[in-house]
Amino acid sequence: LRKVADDIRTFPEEKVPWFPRKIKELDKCKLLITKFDPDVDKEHPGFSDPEYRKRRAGLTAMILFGHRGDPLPTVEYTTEEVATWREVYSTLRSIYPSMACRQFLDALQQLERECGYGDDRIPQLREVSAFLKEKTGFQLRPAVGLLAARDFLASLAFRVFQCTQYIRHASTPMHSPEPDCCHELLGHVPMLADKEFAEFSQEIGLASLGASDEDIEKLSTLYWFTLEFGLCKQNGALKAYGAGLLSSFGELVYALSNEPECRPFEPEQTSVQPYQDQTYQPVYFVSESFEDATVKMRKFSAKINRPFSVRYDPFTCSVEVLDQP
Ligand code: NLE
Ligand code: FE2
Repeated sequence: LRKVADDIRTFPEEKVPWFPRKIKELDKCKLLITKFDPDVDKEHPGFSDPEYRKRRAGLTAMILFGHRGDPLPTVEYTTEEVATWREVYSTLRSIYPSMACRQFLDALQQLERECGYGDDRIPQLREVSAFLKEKTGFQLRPAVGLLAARDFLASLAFRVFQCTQYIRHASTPMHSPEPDCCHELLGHVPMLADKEFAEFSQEIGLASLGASDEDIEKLSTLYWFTLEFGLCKQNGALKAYGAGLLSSFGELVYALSNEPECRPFEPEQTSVQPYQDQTYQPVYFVSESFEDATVKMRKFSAKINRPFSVRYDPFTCSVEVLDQP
């Protein structure tokens, strides 16, 4: 293998899309998708609530401009916001033992013991990020909303997870089409504390670097049906591991009822399954285990057509770009 020069123009005829090589370059990976934003989406429960919109704008400004280089700003949540969190936390907490996968339950218990998880306060990204760093090397970064797939997936390659900090509208605690802190902290964080799952997540991220738009679409569909809405089998029973399920009481109960269709996770098929992001999924995919899903993912990504391969160097937190052997 020959290490190629850092410049992307080493692949002139292929027109490889730019991608970050160093963790610092993730600063450029923050393209927002505003379709679910309360200022844009007329269906958003906050659309007609000026107070909510003002709060969201304030948090956005703080994250973008106000934190003076502090990578993980602390948010002072209001009493109303904490009440929304409490409702989300306590309703979900009561059904997790029967519906969430073992890895999730283990990590949640640790977060409750060591990281201040509970129904009385919203954990801060800073403390949660430090917790994850020790468990799997994952770290959190603040995001101001839903990100474009290419940028979001790129961060996973570096074991960085981009998290929103605002909370859903008080009127819709059981489901939100856009990510919020309940979704990040309850859905994603416990899973990212699991070693096998962290590896699976990074695998999707690495596969996305420099991929064509078409392959990004496939990888974000795979991401959607695994990290967001994945189910797995444990001791013969279906359990949830996807964050979009674990942060939505409504969809978690629905996904594990007999109503929706469940199919085995097979990247070739799963990656082309159309999905919708407004409400519950009509179909879910079931993995045997994260190890199995990672092996399948790796086989799938080996077939992605890139004129190079990538290798993550954990010592420098950078991606080495290698010529195909
Ligand atoms: N539907 C999820 C929830 O209510 O927490 C959020 C999904 C974000 C992709
Ligand atoms: Fe998510």
